[in-house]
Amino acid sequence: MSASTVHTTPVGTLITVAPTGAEHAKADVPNLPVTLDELVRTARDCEAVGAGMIHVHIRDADTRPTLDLGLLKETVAALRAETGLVVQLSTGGAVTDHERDRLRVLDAMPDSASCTMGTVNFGDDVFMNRWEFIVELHERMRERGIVPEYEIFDLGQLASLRRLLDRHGPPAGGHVHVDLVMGVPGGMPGDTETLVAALRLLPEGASFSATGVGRTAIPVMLAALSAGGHLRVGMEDTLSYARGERVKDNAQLVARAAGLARIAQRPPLPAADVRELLGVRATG
Ligand code: KMH
Ligand code: ZN
Repeated sequence: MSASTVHTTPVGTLITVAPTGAEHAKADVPNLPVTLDELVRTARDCEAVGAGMIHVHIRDADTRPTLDLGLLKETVAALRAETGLVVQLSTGGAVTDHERDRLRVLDAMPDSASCTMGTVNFGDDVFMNRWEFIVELHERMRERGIVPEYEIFDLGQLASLRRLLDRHGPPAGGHVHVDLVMGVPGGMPGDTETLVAALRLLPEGASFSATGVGRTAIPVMLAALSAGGHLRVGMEDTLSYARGERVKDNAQLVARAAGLARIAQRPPLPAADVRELLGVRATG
């Protein structure tokens, strides 16, 4: 391991909940939170059992994914009013969303926003993230004081992140936080070997969380904890709790992650500590 990859194990675990996503249909997943009321209730429940940050995709009145700016602003305000969670909006949206709409998400002024570090096959679709678009997201977030979470779907995207930071400087808040999204069909596999390979490519001083899509959820969670990483869980990524058992709700997934984090002697970080970890400015 080179000096640049040595990282100290944090004392606690950031647990991010990704409750909704853009891919599942409410008709197929009736317990998916899609209205603002459902989202706020979910956020409160998840905070109570250990979540420190929420990764948000919203839906319209027909339960379809939307990047409507008014609704996004309303969502940020409601989550801030009802919870202490760090509010992270997705700029990834759905694979069909246009760049201009994805950039406009930042005008809702969340605490944090996702920034995917490259184009990746995404099941039968393509999740497009051109280099110029990534740079634009990075710069606009810095102008607005929004802390990015760099989403990594494949190992080469970590090399792109280093290139971004080398050429365009550190993000808002100064700290680099990465989320490894593993097990997407078309992206990197969700297993321990790949997670370890990713660690070697992390920028110096960066923190990381990891999430495993579908059945990779548990192996990725255990690997991330053992490697000093943070966790992302939620129905965006996983609808199955165990073999043959559907997820009851997002809080069930957060509670399991929190339990494992405690067993690992790195209990869930409360939102105030998450703000400090990520360099998120105070709101209000
Ligand atoms: N829905 C995916 C196409 C993100 O939120 O930034 C992209 C995604 C990543 O979920
Ligand atoms: Zn997302």
